[in-house]
Amino acid sequence: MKCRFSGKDIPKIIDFGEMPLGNGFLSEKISDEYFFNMSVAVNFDIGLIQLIDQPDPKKMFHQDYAFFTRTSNFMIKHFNEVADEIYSILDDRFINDKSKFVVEIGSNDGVMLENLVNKDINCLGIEPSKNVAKVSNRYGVKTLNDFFSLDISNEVLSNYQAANIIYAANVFCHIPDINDLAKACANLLKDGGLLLFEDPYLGDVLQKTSYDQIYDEHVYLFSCHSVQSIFGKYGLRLIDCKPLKTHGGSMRYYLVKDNKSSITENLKFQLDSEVSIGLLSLSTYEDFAQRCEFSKIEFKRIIEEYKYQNMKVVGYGATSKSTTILNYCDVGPELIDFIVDTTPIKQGKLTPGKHIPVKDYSNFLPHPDISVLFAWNHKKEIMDKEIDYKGKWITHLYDDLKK
Ligand code: DWN
Ligand code: SAH
Repeated sequence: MKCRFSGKDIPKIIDFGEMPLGNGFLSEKISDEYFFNMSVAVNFDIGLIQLIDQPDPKKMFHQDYAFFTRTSNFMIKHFNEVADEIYSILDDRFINDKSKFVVEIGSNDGVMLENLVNKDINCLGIEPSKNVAKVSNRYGVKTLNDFFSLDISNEVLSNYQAANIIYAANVFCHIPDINDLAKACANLLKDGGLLLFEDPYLGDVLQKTSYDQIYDEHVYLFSCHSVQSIFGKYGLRLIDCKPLKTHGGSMRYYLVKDNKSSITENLKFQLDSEVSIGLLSLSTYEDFAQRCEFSKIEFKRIIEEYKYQNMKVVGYGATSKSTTILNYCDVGPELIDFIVDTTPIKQGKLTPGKHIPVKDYSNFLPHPDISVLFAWNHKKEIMDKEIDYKGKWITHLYDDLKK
């Protein structure tokens, strides 16, 4: 395929087969459920994994979007801390600016911006999924219900103003036209403005073999090298980065629209370590593909073994990521009785493709023998809650399967 950023021919590394939408939960089985071929290619010159085909974003982000950020207390706390950091940057960097303005892209249910509204900061969310955007309005967060793009950046400039800070969490990896996105950010920022965004980090995905971070919504897995190349081309310079524990290992990127801020030692270290762990070598991705293949076979095999011993197996957290695991490993209701999840919109539905029932949390009692922790990225929060559970937790992750 052609790299979506550079147009260069890049090699395919994994074919995951036919996949439904990650958040395409069904009220009942239907004959025309949507599937697409999910394969990924790598631009190893810059450390960037990307989906080859991606469904139309309007199929995924709409009035019934199934993911609400507020379902995790840990993430609520994380976004409170982000708001504190943004607040102090505004104070330090833009002290003399009387018209400060913050824009969040993919603001979902408004959990981060709510904190800035409460501190009287002028801000705007941009969020295409109407149902989650409505929740953010309830929290007093002004939200533009649309897909962010160069056109929308011009609309914001006409109807509002240029931004001091643009923030985005777990959304840039969702936006297929990466050149348009980078142009839009550069266009919307004031001179000297800051772009902060965070996404699941390619280095963590490779190290943990967390291939479930690849699904319809996630078009890209970024590294510092790829962010530097892509956004640098449009005048946004990467100057710092911060590894995060969220979503199983993420990276926050700090970019500036200026020519003077210098690059931190932190970033230099991370760029060097990306070279030393092989993010710029094809063989690293070939090894990753082999570990995915191992996980695919071993995950199903161990669940079959538990079932053979008449054990009760359920899933914990009907994540978007679990759609990749279940469909890639060919695991359905014959192996996993149901999945418990606290999100009302998912309850009473069937998982995409494999049609495992999703049930409300009360069904976790009586406790099953085996629980598949699909929300493995929320492990600490869930383990703190489930101290009375004496059964066995399993995941599809390579290191867990190797134990
Ligand atoms: O990038 C994305 C991230 C931010 O969120 C989106 N494309 C979609 C979504 O991905 P996900 O569905 O894989 O996210 P989570 O946060 O891993 O989903 C956790 C799921 O588990 C939610 O459905 C809520 C549920 N849950 C639960 O039932 N009990 C979560 C916790 C913490 C719990 O205690
Ligand atoms: N920022 C939140 C939500 C991440 S889920 C968090 O970290 O928890 C991804 C979100 O991005 C969804 O709410 C989706 O509707 C939104 N999104 C997808 N494409 C977008 C685009 N082009 N512009 C703005 N938001 C987008």
